[in-house]
Amino acid sequence: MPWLPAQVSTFGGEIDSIFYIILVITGIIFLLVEATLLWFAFRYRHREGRKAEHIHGNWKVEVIWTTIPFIIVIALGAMSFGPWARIKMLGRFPAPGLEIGVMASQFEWMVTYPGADGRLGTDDDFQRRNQVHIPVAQPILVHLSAEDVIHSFFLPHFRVKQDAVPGMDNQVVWFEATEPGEYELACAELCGTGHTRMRGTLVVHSAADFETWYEGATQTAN
Ligand SMILES: [Cu+2]
Repeated sequence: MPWLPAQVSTFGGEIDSIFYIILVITGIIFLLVEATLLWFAFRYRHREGRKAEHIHGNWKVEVIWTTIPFIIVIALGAMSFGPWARIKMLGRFPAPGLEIGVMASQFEWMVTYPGADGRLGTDDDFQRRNQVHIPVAQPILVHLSAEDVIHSFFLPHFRVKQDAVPGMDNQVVWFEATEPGEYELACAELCGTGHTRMRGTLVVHSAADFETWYEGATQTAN
C-alpha cells in the first residue's frame, strides 16, 4: 500500500498485515457509528408538538454491543500474539549475526561496533556517529541505551520502534534486513529542541560489501 514506506525486514510483512486488518475493522466501525449518528440526528430532530420519551436501557442491545467488541479484541490479541512473541520476547530472539550498541543522546545516535574480536564491550570496539552499517540477511541485535532523556529508536522501513530510556539497562531490539540500501533512522520520541535533527542513516550492505566496510573500519579504528 502506498502510504506506508516500503518494507525491508523479515517481520515487516506480518506487522503490516495486522495493521491493515485493524484498520479495516476500525474503519468499518467508524463508518457505521458516524452513519448511525447522522441518521439519529435526522430521525429524532426537533418537531413541533412531539414530546421526548425516556428509555431505561435495553438488555439485548447492551449484551450485543459488549459481546461483539469483546470477541474482536480477543481475536486480534490471539492473532498478534505469535508475531509479538517472535519479535519482542527476549527468549525467542534469533542468534545474532551482528551485535551493536546504540547510545541515544540529545541529539544524536552513537553506534558502537565490536572490533576484530567480534565482541562488544571490549577495548577494540569502535564507534560511528549517526551511522549504522549492517549486513543483509543477518539478524541484528541492538543494545539500546539513552544518556539523558527518553528517545525512541525508529526504523520506519523495518517496522522497528523501541524506546531508549535512561537508566534502563539491556533494552534490546532485533531485526533482519531483506534488501541492501540506505534507510532512515529517526527518533520517535519528542526529546528536546533538536529532536527533528536527530536522524541517522542505516546502511544495509551485501555480505561482501559489509566485509569490506568492516575491515576498513577496524583498521582505521586501531
Ligand atoms: Cu531523541
